Amino acid sequence: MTTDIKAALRALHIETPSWAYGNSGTRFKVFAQRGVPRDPYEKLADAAQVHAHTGVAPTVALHIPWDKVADYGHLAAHARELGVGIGAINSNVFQDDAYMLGSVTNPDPAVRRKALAHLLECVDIMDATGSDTLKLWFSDGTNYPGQDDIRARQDRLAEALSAVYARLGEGRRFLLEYKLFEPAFYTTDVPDWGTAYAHCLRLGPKAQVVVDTGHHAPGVNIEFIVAFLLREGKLGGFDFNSRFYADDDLMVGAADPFQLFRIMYEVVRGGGLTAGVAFMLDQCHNIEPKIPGQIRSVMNVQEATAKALLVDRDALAAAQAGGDVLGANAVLMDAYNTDVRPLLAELREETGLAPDPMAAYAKSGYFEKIAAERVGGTQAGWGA
Ligand code: RM4
Ligand code: MN
Repeated sequence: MTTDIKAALRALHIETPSWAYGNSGTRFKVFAQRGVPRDPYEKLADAAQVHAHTGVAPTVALHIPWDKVADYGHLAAHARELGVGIGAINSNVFQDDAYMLGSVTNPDPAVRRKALAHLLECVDIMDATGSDTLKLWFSDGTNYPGQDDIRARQDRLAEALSAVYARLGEGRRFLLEYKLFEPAFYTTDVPDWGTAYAHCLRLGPKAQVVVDTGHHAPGVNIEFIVAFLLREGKLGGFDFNSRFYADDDLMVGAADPFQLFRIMYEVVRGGGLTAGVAFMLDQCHNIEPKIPGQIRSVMNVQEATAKALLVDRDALAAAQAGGDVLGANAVLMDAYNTDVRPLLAELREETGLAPDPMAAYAKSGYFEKIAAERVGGTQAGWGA
């Protein structure tokens, strides 16, 4: 029993985002922190620290053009030397002046062509880095009723998605990300999982949905979405983070660890730990130190997964079949209320890691080193 759980936890792979290592903030203020990377190479070095101390974060997502470099093959080789790999390539069609009225759904065909060219450039970057996943998030939408034709925008979206789909090589996929609102405040062109699912379904197996946990209306039952998409083979991955209000991008498991457990239970239940679902973090550490923020987040996902794996599935099935409402609920709660930290500490020690990654990182001297070395240059942040 514990052996199976440990094996599943060892196989868990959590991807950290390059942008979590740079400076971030809100639209009010971006706070600069000491030691923050000045380029994608330094971001990868920081991500390698997270992997070195947790053992379960072997890949790093890139965001283009924030992580634009002259030679992507060289960047990927650098990652390999550091003991990590390149994960999902995140496209960015939301920060150019041209996109004020949308990117791939813009009424102006010239803007649509520009946006599509960027998406195809991202496919080239996948090929150059060996990444198998492209993540598409569109800020496209409208602010005022009547501003544009809702249905025509869906047509334009479908056209762009099918052009990208056609360019995906063997073994590659794209993940379509939805978000309820922001920056568009009236309509959003991919506002929910149903819209993303419908577009992906039409395209085929290389198109899947990514669930960013911060992209729903308050109260939405995310684990239901997870269960449904997994059953349909359309759950491509997660952008994990947590929120109290809207898209807060706080550390996953910080706001609602019980929700994270419920999500991970549906993942376990649906075979999602072994189905090519990408477990990515999409967070910003505005006021907390970044590398420890990522380590804590990785540990939170590990803990929720361990608890989900502890659910006594036979007892649960028996209670469910017998209509034992309280008994079934108790099986789930027993697992949730188990302290899995000793199990995870043991697992780390078995694989030659320190039992407490937070303490090990603090003791390593890495922060003092980067704070002293990374002086001058421009720190990475929103837009770089
Ligand atoms: C978006 C979305 C994307 C991420 C950007 C930075 O809200 O979550 O996944 O790439 O933010
Ligand atoms: Mn996201």
